[in-house]
Amino acid sequence: MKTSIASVSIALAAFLPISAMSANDHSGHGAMASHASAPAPAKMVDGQVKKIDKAAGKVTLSHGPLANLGMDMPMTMVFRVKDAAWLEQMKEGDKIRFVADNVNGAITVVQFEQAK
Ligand SMILES: [Cu+2]
Repeated sequence: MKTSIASVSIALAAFLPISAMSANDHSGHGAMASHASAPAPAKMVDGQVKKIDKAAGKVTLSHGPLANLGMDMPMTMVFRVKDAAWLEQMKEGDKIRFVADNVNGAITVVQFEQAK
């Protein structure tokens, strides 16, 4: 009796983390936003600066997948930046780490740091 209860607990303990992970994978950004007032912190992703347009306040980055924006594939695209001063800190060819989000319909770099 004791043995069988213990083995059931172990089986549950092994199963639960997997089920929690797959639930996260399948929940969309919109569903999350309806639950929480503050968005979950996004993960920094790697990018490389391709082109800087200070006049327009935009930067072209090649980047890895951005799960929070539904981009599963690496690509090169233009981003707005939350703080125009960041464009002064970037150079073409720089490797950076950043977080992008959709701000009023514009894909915007909302966090940025130089990659080490
Ligand atoms: Cu993209």
